[in-house]
Amino acid sequence: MKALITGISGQDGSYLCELLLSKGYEVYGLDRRKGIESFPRIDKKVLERLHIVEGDLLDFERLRQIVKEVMPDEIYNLAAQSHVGYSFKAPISTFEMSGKAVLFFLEIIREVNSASADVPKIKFYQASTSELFGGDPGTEPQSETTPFNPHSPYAIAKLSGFHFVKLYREAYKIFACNGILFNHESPRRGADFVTRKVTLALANIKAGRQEFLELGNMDAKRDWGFAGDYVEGMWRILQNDTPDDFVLATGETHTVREFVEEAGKLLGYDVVWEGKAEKEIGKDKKTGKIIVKINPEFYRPGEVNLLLGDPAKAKKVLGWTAKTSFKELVKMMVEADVESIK
Ligand code: NAP
Ligand code: F7E
Repeated sequence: MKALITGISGQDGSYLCELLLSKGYEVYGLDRRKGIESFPRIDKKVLERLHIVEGDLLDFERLRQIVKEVMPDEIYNLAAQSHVGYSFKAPISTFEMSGKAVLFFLEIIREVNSASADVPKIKFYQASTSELFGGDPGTEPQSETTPFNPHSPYAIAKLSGFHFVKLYREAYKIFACNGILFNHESPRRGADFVTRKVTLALANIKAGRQEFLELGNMDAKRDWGFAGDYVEGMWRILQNDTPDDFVLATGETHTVREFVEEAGKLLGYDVVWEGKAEKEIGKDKKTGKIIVKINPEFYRPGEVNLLLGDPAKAKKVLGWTAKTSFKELVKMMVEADVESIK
């Protein structure tokens, strides 16, 4: 089996390529040219087994050429501008990457699939997201049947990708699927996503290298799982008999504040909170040291307040469940960051 992964240098790309290699796949990874080949998330030995192909998600002709040359059995489209906060600053490029690029791949697959009856059909996985739901009160837990109400340029872009996948599946019988994945984290998570920002900062504060941590909305609730578990779900989605859309989630939700408390505990801090809104601070109960301050710069023009997924369909149809608990995830990330700053 041959797989093409876009976003190979990202968090999920790194776990997915390891999984597919362990299953005997020949793995091709799309990487945009940076002038220097650098894959900090991928182990050197794993990298040696990958085929890196250079190309940009927004270059239709190059993507077409790559797909025709590689002729993968499966395409996992993970590449995106994936930061929700940044999507408010760069809505147009975000929209192109998560909307237009999905259409590029579907058009290429339509062309390749229809070339001849003997050509093997390419399956397509689209990295869709719980951000589609918008987290409005009363809609939780969110499942495949929950109405979408996107609250950011990122989510609107991903919603267009979602619908293109559904349309091409229904209109052209393409084996195309959306994985509606709730937040998944790991020690390889980008440092500007809240979980990694917290674990890295707390490790630095503990080591005396940072004064305090600045955060935005502490009340936001997320259903946080481990990325290593979720890539297994992506693979299972494409192994199902019929193409379909699936929610992958843990079924548990926590506030940003709870994430800080849990990570703090592992480093010997008993974080207690004082004040409200922008005046809120998080202190270590024992020493009185201020660990967290609020910086409104990290508030978003549109926020998703509560995400809580219902993964029942994935469990029933795919036999998939999130194996790693919230506490295990936080511990894994804190321990990795304590090591990473040494
Ligand atoms: P990530 O770490 O931000 O990785 C994004 C990847 O996309 C990087 O490899 C990046 O390459 C690549 N990329 C961005 N623009 C590109 C372009 N123009 N051409 C080629 N490659 C480009 O994201 P992730 O956390 O692994 O998430 C993977 C996918 O799942 C994303 O589509 C994300 O939106 C979606 N998703 C993530 C979560 C989550 O909680 N992690 C949940 C739901 C959905 P560079 O290294 O060159 O920047
Ligand atoms: O924010 C709040 C922030 O940036 C989580 C992406 O992978 O998951 C991710 O999107 C929450 C938000 O992830 C800070 O306002 C507070 O409510 O870690 P995040 P996200 O926006 O949930 C979804 C499913 C995706 O699809 C995306 O690709 O935390 N928050 N203070 C903060 N967030 C950040 N980044 N930084 C802060 O200082």
